[in-house]
Amino acid sequence: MPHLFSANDYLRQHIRTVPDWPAPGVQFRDITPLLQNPKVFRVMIDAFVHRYMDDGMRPDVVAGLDARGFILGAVLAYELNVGFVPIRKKGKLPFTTVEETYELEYGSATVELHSDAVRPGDKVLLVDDLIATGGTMMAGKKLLEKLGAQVMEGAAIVDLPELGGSERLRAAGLPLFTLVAFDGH
Ligand code: HSX
Repeated sequence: MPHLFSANDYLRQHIRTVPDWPAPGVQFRDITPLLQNPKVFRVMIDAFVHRYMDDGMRPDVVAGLDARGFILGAVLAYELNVGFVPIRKKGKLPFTTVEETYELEYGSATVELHSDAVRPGDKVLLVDDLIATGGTMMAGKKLLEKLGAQVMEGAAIVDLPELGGSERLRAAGLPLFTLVAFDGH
């Protein structure tokens, strides 16, 4: 039997599941082992580079969501030879910002983007490590759209489809590209 390499399976094997973190009953999908191993890191980044390097799919800008979206997003932007902009939790960005508040399971969160981070009409790739309820990515999309940008796609390493986020984002008109899905426990 020839050995068929599946990047998705390979990456899945290197995602660590931490039970009961940060709260009892939550299975935390930890992507740090993907970064720690240089070969796995490369396979992971390349999976995104291969999708977005061709002319029709190349964004004008990559936007990364605080904080793990910065790790993936900045490397991807560098490889695609485009700029990177951070979408940060409120209170971290020094210049004028636009902001968006969204609901969490308990309470709410606010994210901000510099008002000159993108230009009207820019084609933006929005990047995070993981999609759960989709609230974070949806807030990022709204922020970018407030500045007149077009969010061409959302990209993440992990999708948790049972939490409904990816379905909600697609229903809101955001195409998604994810590498690994975890269903159930
Ligand atoms: C986690 O929550 C991840 O790093 C993402 O930034 C976010 C995903 O959750 P959700 O907004 O899709 O529910 O900290």
